[in-house]
Amino acid sequence: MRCLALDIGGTKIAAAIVKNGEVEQRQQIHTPRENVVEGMHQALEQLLTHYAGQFDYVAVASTGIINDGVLTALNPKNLGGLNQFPLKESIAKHTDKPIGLLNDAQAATYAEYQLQDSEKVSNFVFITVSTGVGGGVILNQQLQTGPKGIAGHIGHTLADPNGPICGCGRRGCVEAVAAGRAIEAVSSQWDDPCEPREVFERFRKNDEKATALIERSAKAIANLVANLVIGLDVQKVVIGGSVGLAEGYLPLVKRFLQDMPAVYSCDIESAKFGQDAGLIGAAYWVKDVLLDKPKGTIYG
Ligand code: ADP
Ligand code: BMX
Ligand code: ZN
Repeated sequence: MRCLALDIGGTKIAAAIVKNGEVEQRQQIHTPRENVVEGMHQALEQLLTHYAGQFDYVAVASTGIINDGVLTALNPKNLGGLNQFPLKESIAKHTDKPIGLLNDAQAATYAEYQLQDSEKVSNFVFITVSTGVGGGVILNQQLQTGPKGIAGHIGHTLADPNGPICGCGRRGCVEAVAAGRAIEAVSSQWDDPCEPREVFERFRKNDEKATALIERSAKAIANLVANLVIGLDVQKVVIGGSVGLAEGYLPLVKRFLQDMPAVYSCDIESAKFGQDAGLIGAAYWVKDVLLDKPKGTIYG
C-alpha cells in the first residue's frame, strides 16, 4: 500500500509517499503564517494535486489536538492564530481515498517505538522540541491518543510557575520555556538578535547568553523526563524536532537528568527517523489502526 503522508508542524509541512516504511518523493513547504485558514486549504490542495494518482490512502500527522478529523490548536500562536481547522474535510475535497489523522508527536512516537524491543520497553515516550514541545506516550506497548486525542500533550505541563505565559493560556508550560519559539522569544530581543539555529551556533562557541538560554530549555526537558519516569515508569525517551536534534542539546538534557537522584533517570536517545518520524509513524498508524483493524473494533 502506498501512503501519502503529510506532517504539518508549526514551522514546516513535509509530504512524501511512504511505502513499507520507505520515504520517497519527500518535499517540504513553509506552514502558512498569514491568511492561515485559506493558506492551509491551499497548501493541502497543492500537495494532494502534486501526488494525485500515486497513493492508496492518506495519513496526516499534525500539530494540534486531532479529534474527529478536526485540528484544534492548544497553542494557536504556533499556527499564526489558526484555532480550529477541518483538516479531514479539506483533504477529502481532493481525494476519495481513505484518510486517517493523528497528532504529529503521537505519530512520531508510533514510528520510533517500532524500533524498540517492545519486550524490554513497554512504557515509552517521544518528545519533540520544535516550534512547540509535543509528546506521545506508549503505555503497556500501546500508543495513548486518549478519548479526545489530547493524550501526550506534555509540553503543557508545568515547568516554572513564574515562567512566561504560554500560548495555550497557562503560565509556565514546558513549551513556553523550552520550545524553538520560546528560545526565539528571548533571542529576538537581544541587542544582537538571532534565530534559534544561530543561538545554537553561539552556544557551541560558549557564548554565555546563548548557553544560558539553551540550558534553560534543556533543563525543562530533563525535568519533564523525570516527571514522566516517576509518574508513569517510562523506561525510554526519544527526543526529536529541530531543537531536540540540534547538536549539543541531548547531552545537556542527559547531564541535567544525571544531576537528579537515579530513580528519575531513564535511557534517552535522539530520534532515529529524524525529521521523517512523523511521516513514517502516520503511515504505519493509519494502516495498522484504521485500515487493518478487525471488523467491529472501535478506536478512539
Ligand atoms: P515543526 O515545528 O514545523 O515540526 P521543526 O522541528 O523544524 O518544525 O522546529 C522548528 C523550530 O526549530 C523553530 O523554532 C526553528 O527556529 C527551530 N530550528 C530550526 N532549525 C534549527 C536548528 N538547526 N537548530 C536549532 N533550532 C532550529
Ligand atoms: C503544541 C501543540 C501540540 C504539538 C506540539 C508540537 C498546537 C498547535 N500544537 O504543543 O499539538 O504536538 O506543539 O508541534 O497546539 P510542532 O509544531 O512543534 O511540531
Ligand atoms: Zn501551554
